[in-house]
Amino acid sequence: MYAGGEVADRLADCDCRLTSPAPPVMFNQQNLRSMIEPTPPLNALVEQAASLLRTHFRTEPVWTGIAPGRVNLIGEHTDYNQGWVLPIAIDRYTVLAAAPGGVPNEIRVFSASLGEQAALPLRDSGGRHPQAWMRYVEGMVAEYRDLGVICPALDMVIVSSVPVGSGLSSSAALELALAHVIEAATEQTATPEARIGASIRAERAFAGVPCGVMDQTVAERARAGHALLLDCQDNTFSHVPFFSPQVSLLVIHSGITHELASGAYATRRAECEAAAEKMGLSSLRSLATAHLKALEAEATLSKRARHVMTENARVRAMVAALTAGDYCAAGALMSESHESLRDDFAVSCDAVDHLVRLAEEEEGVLGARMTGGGFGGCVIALVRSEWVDTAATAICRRYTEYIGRTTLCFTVNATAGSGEMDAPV
Ligand code: GAF
Repeated sequence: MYAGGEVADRLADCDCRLTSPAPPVMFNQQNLRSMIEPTPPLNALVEQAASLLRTHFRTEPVWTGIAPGRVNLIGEHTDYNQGWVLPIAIDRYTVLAAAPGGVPNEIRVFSASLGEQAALPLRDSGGRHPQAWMRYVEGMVAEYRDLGVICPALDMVIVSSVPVGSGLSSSAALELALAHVIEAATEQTATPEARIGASIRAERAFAGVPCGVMDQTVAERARAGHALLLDCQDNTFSHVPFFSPQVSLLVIHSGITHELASGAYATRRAECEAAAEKMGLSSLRSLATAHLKALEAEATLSKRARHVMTENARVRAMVAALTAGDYCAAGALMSESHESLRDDFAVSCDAVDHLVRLAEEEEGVLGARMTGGGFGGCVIALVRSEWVDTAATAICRRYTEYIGRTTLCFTVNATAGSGEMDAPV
């Protein structure tokens, strides 16, 4: 098992049978409300989108596109290094309700989260849309056009329970939901590969994020009750069971909105490519400790490369831990991943580090880490289910004291990707 440093110490104390006594019932006794926000049911989001389409565009929904957000369990910043990732799709969704457009050659969109309406002229092939969120629509329409699929005029409403800018991949959820709407409206079905490819290209070319393949792939291909083990070199994948009533996955928003397009993500990617080149490797996938000698004079590149090497090893160790039902080991790997992202890859920030520390101090928490691209966003914590309410309340209370505003916290379940939603579990 891969676990060293601070994490190994905690692991030594961990009761891996998960049979600790139940925590005291705090909420009624102390008049405390659970801090865990309820998850909006998917059918409520679908109904909300349909109802908003009626009020905003006076039309009935004809097509619906749905795609989930994601939490990456482990394997961070490894996808664009041709490595391995282990994300889950979560039961937080982006839902689109759409109908034939009321204005010729135009896609009109109302975003419920932003409370904004915008239009995309279908004949205008000029510069980027002035409203940043519409560039996803623009990008998907353009990418499907390149595949020979011509999107017609549409009226559309976007409703989402994936918090924007939280590192939970609201953008991939929007892209995949759009892919399904475009296909339904044109009666042309793309393969999952083509759908994922179009979404990745739209993200890179229109949203300006030089992303890897993880987010769009899991939003499409995830299976309910499973994590997706994806080999980002050849995009082969398998489904790893990720369900146990013994443990819960808690998501806590740091309140710091991450902005991947701002440049730090691209800088990390460039550093990894530079490190690989200096070592004579085509990517950091095949990096071994011996290669790091070539980076002795390059402290920063050496740290970036070390993160990728150790993180890839942690993905494999995590698969072994989950397969064995060893959630203590799984939690320890998550915490170790955070240390590496903080110290070697430098994509965390003070608030997120503090939140991780607060989580790790709570009884019942087996491990915690940032998830997603970093520079803010959400922390995930693997928690013994009987402790999850108590831990969430304590973490949120203490983090609110630290950051000076209330924080969003909810549990997630591994759900199906948009291409797998009708598949039997
Ligand atoms: C973002 C990117 F979009 C992903 O491709 C991945 O690189 C992730 O950051 C970091 O693991 O979500």
